[in-house]
Amino acid sequence: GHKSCIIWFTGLSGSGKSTLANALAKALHEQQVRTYVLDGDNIRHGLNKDLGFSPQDRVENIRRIGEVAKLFVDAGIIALTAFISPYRADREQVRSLVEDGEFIEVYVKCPLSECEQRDPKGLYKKARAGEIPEFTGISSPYEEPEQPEIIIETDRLSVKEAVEQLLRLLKDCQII
Ligand code: GGZ
Repeated sequence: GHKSCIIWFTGLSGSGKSTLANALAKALHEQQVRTYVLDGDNIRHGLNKDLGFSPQDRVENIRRIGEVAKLFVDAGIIALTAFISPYRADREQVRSLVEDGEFIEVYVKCPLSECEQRDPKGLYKKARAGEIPEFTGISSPYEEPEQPEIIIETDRLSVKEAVEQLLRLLKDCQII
């Protein structure tokens, strides 16, 4: 069996949050652990399609995602979330929704310069050109976690190595 929890990936656009969340979900599935990945594709296009990227909309985005993730925990499923979640206070608010030990903050750390080089969707280029206002890391802040459960440096680790570290953490925390 396993304990349900929220595994909260936070980091810049292009840092690798979704890639890691999906790779971890796959590894957990192979161990018969039930998970669900919440990301922009299934949340910002649905439940939160009324929200943009102003500070107040980002706060509301994260608040709703936290509430949804909590419902998954109630249902006995491990919720993996992949959102920039740039504000420390909002992440701590989600932490407070669940029991001690049920919120695992994963700081997906990658230098801005590297994210900008990756630029898979060309968004940094547009942000630099002033075509996207309030872009995280360029013209909108990202507040680094102070005490994350784990830091994954995606410019130094392969996806496989990162997943191994995450699985080890989940064992150490008695989640799996
Ligand atoms: C940051 C933006 C913006 C702005 C659109 N700032 O690389 P992506 O495309 O897939 O990831 C980014 C995603 C961020 O949405 P989140 O819900 O994770 O953000 S937050 O937690 O701050 O609410 C990027 C795209 O949306 N995107 N405009 N201005 N990212």
